[in-house]
Amino acid sequence: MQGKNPKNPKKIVLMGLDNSGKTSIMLCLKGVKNLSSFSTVKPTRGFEINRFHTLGSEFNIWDFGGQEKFREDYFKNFGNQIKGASKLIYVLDVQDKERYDISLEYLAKIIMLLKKTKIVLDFSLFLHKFDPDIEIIKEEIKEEVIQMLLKQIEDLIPPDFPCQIYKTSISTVFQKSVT
Ligand SMILES: Nc1nc2c(ncn2[C@@H]2O[C@H](COP(=O)(O)OP(=O)(O)OP(=O)(O)O)[C@@H](O)[C@H]2O)c(=O)[nH]1
Ligand SMILES: [Mg+2]
Repeated sequence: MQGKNPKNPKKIVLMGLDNSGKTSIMLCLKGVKNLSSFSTVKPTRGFEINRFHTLGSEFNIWDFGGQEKFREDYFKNFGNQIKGASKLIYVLDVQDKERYDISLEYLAKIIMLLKKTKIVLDFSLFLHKFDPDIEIIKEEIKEEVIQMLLKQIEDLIPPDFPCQIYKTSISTVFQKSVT
């Protein structure tokens, strides 16, 4: 089975705009717990592949840096970059309200290309930086803003395209680790 065999690790792809939190999520998935690794994370240039082992399986996380200059490159060779992936996680920074439109455009293009290239994988959308105190630290991120965003996402995802949506935050990882 793919993932169980060290020679055939499961490929997980992380995509989303720059600064949305992909590399931080990758560190969480790898089980990194020391805060300094999170605070020293730098923007990813192009894509980076991180291999790790958990729950008896091997994984390769392909972390696609989200700066515009890199995003354009991925689309030139999309089929080959994504080939063999069993999961794609799209990361949208809920605290970056000014760039919801750009992020949804990127998401729509990825979905369109997945359909065009007939690549079938498990697709998840992380509404990330959904910190426990989000309404206090970011006054503009009110419940109705999130509801509107969810409506836009719903309109954008084709009915025959299964997608799981999660609210995520790296803060909850740290909360869990101290209790
Ligand atoms: N408040 C908050 N900040 C977060 C969270 N996750 C990541 N960050 C911060 O967001 C910033 C960007 O995180 P990265 O993981 O480098 O983002 P990225 O998506 O990998 O960015 P690129 O590599 O440029 O595509 C860092 O300062 C992180 O500490 C979160 O859940 N909540
Ligand atoms: Mg990164």
